[in-house]
Amino acid sequence: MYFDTIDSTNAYLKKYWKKLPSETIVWASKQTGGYGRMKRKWISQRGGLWFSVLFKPKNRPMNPWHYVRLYTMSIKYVLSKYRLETVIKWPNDLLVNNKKICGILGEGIYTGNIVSAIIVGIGLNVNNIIPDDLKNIATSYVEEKNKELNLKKLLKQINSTAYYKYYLKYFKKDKISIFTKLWIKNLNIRHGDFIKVISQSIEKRGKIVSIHGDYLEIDFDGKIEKIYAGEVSVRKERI
Ligand code: BT5
Repeated sequence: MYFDTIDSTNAYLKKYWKKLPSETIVWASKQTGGYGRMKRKWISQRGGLWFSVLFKPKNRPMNPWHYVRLYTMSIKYVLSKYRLETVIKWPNDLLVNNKKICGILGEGIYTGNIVSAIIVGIGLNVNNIIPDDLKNIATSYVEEKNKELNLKKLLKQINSTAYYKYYLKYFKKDKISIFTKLWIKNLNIRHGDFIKVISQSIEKRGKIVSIHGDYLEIDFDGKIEKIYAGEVSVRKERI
């Protein structure tokens, strides 16, 4: 489904998920109320690729983070075909030279404890110029490569990569852990790295003990804690 302007493609699917089929894609040229984790504002000017995908499969793993990974892996792959190498930042960003080119938001629709549907929202800076106040932390394809891309073609490539290269192959009970491992291999952090964890503007430094799909185990001065993906920002420390 295409919209010129919408409040948020995620919000649209959250409203209409019941009557729409699985794998419905909602794409908009511009969002007026784009959002990220913890309802942070997502700047979505014309020229970027803003879309959301609805998943309500019969027999596939239903953790929203699997679907976020599905898209980070696919976009990394497709951008590399356009000669732009990106780094996956745990848990949901793609970076170029430490600047965010893509953010992905996975939301689960719960019926009691059961996830009935998953909505994945993808914000990819493509032909849009980054506003001044985000220049230090964000970049776009055109700013990196000085070249514009066809958004419709890119949208198709990303979704067919997600579907055929990863979803059909790995989104099965006995295969999903292989996919998570593949994703971990592509991350910008490793066991033993020192990181800064920022949660509700409190900063803590620690060392990574282990990396999992949805959480990290961090050693904060001898005390091991689990840090969950939904709640924190993680920065790699240079030491
Ligand atoms: C994310 O959140 O990175 C997930 C963003 C998902 C956006 C898509 S667009 C289509 C769909 N519809 C929606 O309404 N949302 C999804 P988070 O990790 O919370 O990062 C948010 C932070 O990224 C903000 O607080 C800003 O610092 C920064 N930011 C905002 N707009 C940006 C942009 N266009 N490019 C890079 N960084 C941005």
